Amino acid sequence: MNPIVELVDNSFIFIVAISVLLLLGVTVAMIYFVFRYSEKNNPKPDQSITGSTTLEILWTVIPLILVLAMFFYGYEGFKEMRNIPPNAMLVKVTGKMWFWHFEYDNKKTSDTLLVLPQGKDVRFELMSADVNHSFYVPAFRVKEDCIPGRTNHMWFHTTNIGEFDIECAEYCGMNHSYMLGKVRVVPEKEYLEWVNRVDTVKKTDSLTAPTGTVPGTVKTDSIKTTQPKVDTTKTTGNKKDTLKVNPKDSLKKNK
Ligand SMILES: [Cu+2]
Repeated sequence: MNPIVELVDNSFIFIVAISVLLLLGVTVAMIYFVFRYSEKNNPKPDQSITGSTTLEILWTVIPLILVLAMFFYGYEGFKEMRNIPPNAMLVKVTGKMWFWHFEYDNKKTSDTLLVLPQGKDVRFELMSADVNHSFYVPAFRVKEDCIPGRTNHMWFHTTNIGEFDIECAEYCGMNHSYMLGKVRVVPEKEYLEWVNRVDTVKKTDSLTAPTGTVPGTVKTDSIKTTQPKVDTTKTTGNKKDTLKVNPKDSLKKNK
């Protein structure tokens, strides 16, 4: 199993469990107190309670232990996230308004679709071409900001074959909610075929060539579904901006 997924899930379950226990405890105590100390049952208020050192120590020490335990679980996951395996393969990720651009070791590029081999550690260099974005892959429990002018890092281990969602987790403008993508984890042999295909079709638009080479994916044109052209052209008004956000045009510029 992916170590990050396990650690993040552990800390999440731990915090939720403590929260549920506290909620139940507080609710039960509250309901009990409503009846036990109601005016009806106690016409004359009890003045004898002045304080309790034991209670004060308990309600200070117990929450402190709980909060420290939450921190411990959280930190374990954080450490793993920061501890990038030295021989992890590298993918450069650039957030652009409003799609994801990927560059692999051999300079092959793809947009929106990130293809990865199964059973590998993958390191990501995260950048932005315009505004702040946040690269978020829920299935792998990782999220890291893409900030213009700096490079951030994150990594995960690919375990299961399949397709997993990519989202932008930082509001980045009008089409932020359409800034979706997919991670496709395939067997290593299939990945190598895909990633090396670019050398033979260097001049070919990465939108059409790479996706067509992975078996069973020929029909997926994820760019089309995530980039509603109508929105960008109609509301931006400025011709230069419109050109920038059109994925096909920005691809041309990238060459
Ligand atoms: Cu966004």
